[in-house]
Amino acid sequence: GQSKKLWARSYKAAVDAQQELALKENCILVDDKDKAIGYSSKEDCHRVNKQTGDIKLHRAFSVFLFNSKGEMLVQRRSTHKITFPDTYTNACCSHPLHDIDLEREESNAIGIRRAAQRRLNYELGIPQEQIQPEYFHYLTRIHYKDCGDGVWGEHEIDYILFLQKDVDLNPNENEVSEVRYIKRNEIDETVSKFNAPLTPWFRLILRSKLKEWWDNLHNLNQYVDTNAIHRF
Ligand code: DMA
Ligand code: MN
Repeated sequence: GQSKKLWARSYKAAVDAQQELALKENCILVDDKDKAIGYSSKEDCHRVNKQTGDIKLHRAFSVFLFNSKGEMLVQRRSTHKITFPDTYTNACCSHPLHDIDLEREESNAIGIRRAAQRRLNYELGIPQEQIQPEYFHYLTRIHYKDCGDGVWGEHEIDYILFLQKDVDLNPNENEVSEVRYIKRNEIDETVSKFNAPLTPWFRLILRSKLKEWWDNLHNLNQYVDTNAIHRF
């Protein structure tokens, strides 16, 4: 009826136009072995099914970025983000797009590396030449699901990428409201003082392997396990 229509209209007005447009991009659907099985819109991939609680499994990546002093970059997601707005998280997360042929290539995770370059440039304004695909250490993959606010959530095979490099930052306000570097020995205290939650994937990685990897930025090779998919 009329009241439903009015509600729908005001809801729409509240959604940021740029973020809404991005919902039309297509993510890569995968099975639980990370075999590509098709594609679906970003909107479709992040909606929690009301009846079943299911979310379509898709391919994603998480970049952990460190400066030459070994401090880790943390960002706060902007209030405009549709999934997990206003939360603290690692440097950059996103998806390789089905729409971009070069990002569907799988050999040596090259498609993921190209997507990481694209999104670090888009979200944080880092010049492309400072974040070339071969610079990233691809460590391993994790499979996790989080129902978020019950409407928008995540269900991904997430490629973990590490990069230690001093970069120039120029954050995109539509994506990121705050960036800061955190020292290894201050991570727990800093996180406990955040006045907003962590994203579920960052919390999970922080509680599992992040500190061990962080302590070994100069010998990450021992942690490279690109065939594994760790389930959470
Ligand atoms: C999605 O991140 C990917 C992971 C690993 C959670 P995101 O919501 O930041 O994606 P995008 O920046 O494309 O909106
Ligand atoms: Mn996702």
